[in-house]
Amino acid sequence: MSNFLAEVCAKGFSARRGVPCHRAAEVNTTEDYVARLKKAVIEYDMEGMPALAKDALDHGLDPLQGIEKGLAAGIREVGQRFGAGDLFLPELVMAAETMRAGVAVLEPHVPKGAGARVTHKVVLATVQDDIHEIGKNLVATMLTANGFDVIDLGVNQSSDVILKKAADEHAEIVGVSALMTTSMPRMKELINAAASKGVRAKGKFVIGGAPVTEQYAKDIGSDGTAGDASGAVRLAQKLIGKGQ
Ligand code: B12
Repeated sequence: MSNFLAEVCAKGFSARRGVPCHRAAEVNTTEDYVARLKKAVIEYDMEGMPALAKDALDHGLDPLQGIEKGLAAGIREVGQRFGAGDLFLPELVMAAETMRAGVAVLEPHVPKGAGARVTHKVVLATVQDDIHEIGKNLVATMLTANGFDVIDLGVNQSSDVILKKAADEHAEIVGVSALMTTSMPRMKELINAAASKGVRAKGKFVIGGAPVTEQYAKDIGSDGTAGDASGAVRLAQKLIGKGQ
């Protein structure tokens, strides 16, 4: 900031009409907003998040990029620090709440898919013993935005409940999310339960969540995995024969 601007700002005036001083000096590029969204999650800036996310949208930030490259990158970094013992649970909770505050502003602006509605049903849930839902919710949003009919069962759902809903709704795809190595085996349990009930071949089973790998998806006999919400859409489209 120039000396003149700094002086004006110090006196409490806005450098540009309607623009707070601290922002007037910043370069509002997409990269800048992505970095600021990530930083806000890492610093648990829950109060500042809604205004920052709105500001980013006003400056043309792609909301999906803001969520995936900004907010999600921030929460993953917080997760790493938590895993390393540098942060504690209250900080993890605050970061998650900050991320949710950002998603609440950005998500309604995620463009709807250009294609015609496909209305293929997807039953989605987080597995039993696992309450992580941010990633699953993003997958639900993106699938819905791309024309899928998503029935989201929420978190901590048993294989029985998931399979019953899938049968009742004649779902073509069942998608489950697990974020912990301790809850991942529930995915295998689900696929085994589907096989023993004789319904494995009635639908496609896809899995996801940070600890899930392609190899794990193959090993447990699922129909695939994806590392982010856009990948989940491509996978679902491929499985219903509408993608590549
Ligand atoms: C946020 C968070 C929380 C929040 C969750 C808030 C919420 N409402 O969801 C809170 C604070 C509540 C929480 C609680 C706990 N957490 Co936690 N948490 C995280 C954190 C930091 C980020 C998860 C997240 O939201 N990521 C952002 C989203 C966008 O990414 P994502 O979930 O991976 O989803 C994307 C993809 O994976 C994919 N995807 C996801 N689902 C699906 C499904 C399908 C079908 C497909 C195709 C794709 C797909 O698309 C998504 C969108 O891009 C992770 C760290 C990490 N690296 O994951 C730890 C982490 C998962 N938590 C951890 C732990 C230990 C816990 C607790 C047990 C802590 C405690 N002592 O109480 C509890 C869990 C209690 C329980 N029974 O579940 C550990 C798990 C360790 C392990 N055993 O593997 C992690 C890895 C942190 C760490 N490094 O130690 N947590």
